[in-house]
Amino acid sequence: MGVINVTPDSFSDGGKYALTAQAAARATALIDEGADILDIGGESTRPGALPVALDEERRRVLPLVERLADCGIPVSVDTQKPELMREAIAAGASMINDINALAARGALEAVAATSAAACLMHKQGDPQTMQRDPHYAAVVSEVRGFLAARLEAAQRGGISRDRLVIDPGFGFGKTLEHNLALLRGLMQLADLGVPVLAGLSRKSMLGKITGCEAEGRVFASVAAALIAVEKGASIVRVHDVAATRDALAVWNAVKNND
Ligand code: HH2
Repeated sequence: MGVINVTPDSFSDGGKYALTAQAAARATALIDEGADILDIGGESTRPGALPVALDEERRRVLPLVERLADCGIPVSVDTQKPELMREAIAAGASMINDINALAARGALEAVAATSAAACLMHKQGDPQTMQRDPHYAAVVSEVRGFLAARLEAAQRGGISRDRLVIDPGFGFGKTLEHNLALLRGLMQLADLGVPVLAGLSRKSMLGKITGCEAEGRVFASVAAALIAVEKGASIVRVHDVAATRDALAVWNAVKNND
């Protein structure tokens, strides 16, 4: 899954693709690099980010979704807002990626009324404050329990299991140790029986390990993506598609000869 942030303030690519034309060119590049899914976001959720008003998020995201409706691969929209979920699906998106796990009022209904897929992500707190003092007694089982409950809620709300994906939400209210424990224990989430999505690309946990700034975290991101796949992830959400694809091609070649 290749990431395109149509925002002025995303932590690694903020401002680079803020215009629809720039973002569309980026989408073409990611498809050429071998992305299987595109994930378009109009609201940064980096630690400390301020919420974006519906109209502004709509203005950033919808023209790009319309433009990519026939791009040949599924388009996912990263939003927490039920109104935008509906509009994005109507404009051609086939997946909603919600860091709030469809918990906003009306979000389950917005997806249930369509045939789109949804990614349910775990977070502790909100982007503005989530990294202040994240706390868990047992991070893997707590995240697993939350995702199991949201899977139940989504199915009760009319979204069948085959449309659902789960994500531990690396960096969303988690210390480095929490993130590492989740990566080590990712298979326990995969055991829930739906595909696991892992978003580690360029995140600050990789900066803490390597000392590199966001732009210099490509090698660390590729390593993290590879580990996530080895631990059961089916989808990796990345900024650097070509590098990740090559690494996974090697992994696959070895794996398929087991
Ligand atoms: N991470 C980010 C945003 N959306 N969605 C899912 N499902 N999983 C993630 O790990 C995830 C996500 C944050 O990364 P990015 O989009 O690159 O930055 P920003 O939030 O600053 O736009």
